[in-house]
Amino acid sequence: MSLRTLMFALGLVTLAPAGLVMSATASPPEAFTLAPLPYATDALEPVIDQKTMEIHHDKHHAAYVKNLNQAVAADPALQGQSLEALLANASRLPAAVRNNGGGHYNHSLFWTLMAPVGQGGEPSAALRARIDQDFGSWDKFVTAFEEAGLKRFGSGWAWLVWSDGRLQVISTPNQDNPLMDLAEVKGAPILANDVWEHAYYLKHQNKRGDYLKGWWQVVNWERVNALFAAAAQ
Ligand code: MN3
Repeated sequence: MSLRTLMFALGLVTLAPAGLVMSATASPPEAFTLAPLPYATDALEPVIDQKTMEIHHDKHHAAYVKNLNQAVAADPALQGQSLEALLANASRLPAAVRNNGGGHYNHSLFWTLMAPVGQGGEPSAALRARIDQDFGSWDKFVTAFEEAGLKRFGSGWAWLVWSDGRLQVISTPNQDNPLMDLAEVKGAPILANDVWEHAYYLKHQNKRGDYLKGWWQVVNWERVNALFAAAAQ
């Protein structure tokens, strides 16, 4: 037994030099990580209650990350790819990558689209003008977005997306999103709301419409304005 083999057996050295582990082509054991919420779990009260935020982020989102990492770890061909690259190939990947990759992307975006009541700013003049142009009025946009969430049967998401040179309201089932190659409408997400029951059930039970109407109070328009400006330039 060589000295290095002995040291390895004793756990004193690892097989790969530390520098190799972080190389561009190697995938670390945990490729994707759960970022903390950008605010406290009670910050969106009373619109979204603290318990819902705790379970939603610490349990549901955490599970998507864990299961995505497991699915990627099981297939060397998937390793080292960005989340966006995986989603763009969703139709050809295992369902676990589509569902958990979508879940990770959607929730990571969703948390940043919200802010405490009164702290989310206002829609920019540019966004308002484009909403008027593409929907007829602000109120028609709000109605279309709420209906997209309300009419999504089962679980899914309501979206405002920049697609084909205009703003469109769509909905997707489950954890699908408009970055996926299989999406009916592909584009850049500008605004998204989670209409899975786990997003609202503790407070609103079966009344998804109440959740959708109240949710506007916690939209982070500063973030939405920035996403619109980047997509529509
Ligand atoms: Mn959710």
